[in-house]
Amino acid sequence: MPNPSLNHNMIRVTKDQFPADFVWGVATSAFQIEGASREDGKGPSIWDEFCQQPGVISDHSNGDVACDHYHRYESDLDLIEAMQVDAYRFSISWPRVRPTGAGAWNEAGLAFYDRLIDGMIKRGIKPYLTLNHWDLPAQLQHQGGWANRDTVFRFVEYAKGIHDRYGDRVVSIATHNEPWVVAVLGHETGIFAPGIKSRAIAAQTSHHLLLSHGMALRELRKDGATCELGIVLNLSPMHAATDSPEDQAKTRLEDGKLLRWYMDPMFKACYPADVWDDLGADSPLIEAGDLDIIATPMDFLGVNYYSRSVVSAKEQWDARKNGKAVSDMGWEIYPEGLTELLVRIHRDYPVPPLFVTENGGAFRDVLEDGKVHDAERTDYIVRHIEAVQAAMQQGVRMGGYMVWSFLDNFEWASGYEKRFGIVHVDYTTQTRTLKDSALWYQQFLQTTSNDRT
Ligand code: GCO
Repeated sequence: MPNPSLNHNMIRVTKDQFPADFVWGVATSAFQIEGASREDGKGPSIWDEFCQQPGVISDHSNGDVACDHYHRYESDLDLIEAMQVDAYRFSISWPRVRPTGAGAWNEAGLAFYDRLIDGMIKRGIKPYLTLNHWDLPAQLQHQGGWANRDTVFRFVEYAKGIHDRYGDRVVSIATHNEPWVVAVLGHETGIFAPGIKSRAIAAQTSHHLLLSHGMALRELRKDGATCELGIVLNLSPMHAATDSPEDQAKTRLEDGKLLRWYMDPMFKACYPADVWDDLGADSPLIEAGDLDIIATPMDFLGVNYYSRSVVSAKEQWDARKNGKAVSDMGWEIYPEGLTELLVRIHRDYPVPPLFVTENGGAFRDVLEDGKVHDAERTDYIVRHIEAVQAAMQQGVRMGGYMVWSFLDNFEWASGYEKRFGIVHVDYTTQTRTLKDSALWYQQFLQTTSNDRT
């Protein structure tokens, strides 16, 4: 039955216009949903510690309970199954499985992910695992964190341990989620954990993240990995606000900092010269051989896409003030940017198949009579799926698309105020309610164009 609350005209794209093996998923991350932050031997992460600092999280919240997914994973997996989704992209909490990031492993934490992964397999849901979705063990931060080259080796041990335990059961392992965010928001602007404000530390961090990615890939291949190995980047097209030479030059540099700084080393074994020069004395220390390791081939590249960036040399360009449609994050809704981005990556780099590993929007949802009529989110998702389709028509090899997010969850520095879920979470009762967008996705995944007249 079509969902009566949805505008039927919205349903333009159909699943059968995609290859049969195209993967449709939903995504979350450990810190944002699990809660149980001190249970069963879990160690603190940098986000547990960061949340204790006054004023850094807008609603003064933390990840102690979050969506209580640690205890509710069975019924959460039931919901994913009910939506007919093929794949679930989740992350492992490193300090849950190895509390201090070195030394002893925590069997109770490892057993949780056994249950989670087995629960997916039992339901026919493909596990897409991410190793680092930002929750570094706090103890490693006390020893310098990602700025310390030793952390690279701790990460490789972690990757090997996870692969040994789950590698034969998961479809894919991504090393890092959004290294730009870890480096820049965590270490340069400091609005995310660990809250450091130094461009030099941020640059060193980005190098170590990339190095640990390449090293982990090499080690997992040596260990005989059969699952797909890759990384997830947050990328956006950069558009200059005006044709002025200043805006154009700044746009090119910003593109270098966000995209080329990560893509060039991984696919061309070099850092972009313009960004390197701009860093000057803040450029990272790299050792002989690092770049070759970083450029280790991968099986897939995950792209997280939310919006484009518009760059002005004079001011912070504001989408809303410029009359653009925006989400509750203030991010411009710009689906054509996803097509542009995917086509550009495919054109400029020898990439493996691409996955949109995150795409979605925060909107001001209203729960009324057990329903959330989130037409804006549905429209956002439909238009972005169409944008993926348009990229494929231009020859881009795409492996899948995943909605961010399965559940409303802890949106980092915005706490629980911003809701990205296609499933609503009442944080008082932990009740889950499928929003109209989830019902739309379910219908999309069930329906072929022949069923609709
Ligand atoms: C990211 C992260 C997610 C966020 C989402 C919305 O892209 O920042 O992977 O954890 O919650 O993107 O901001």
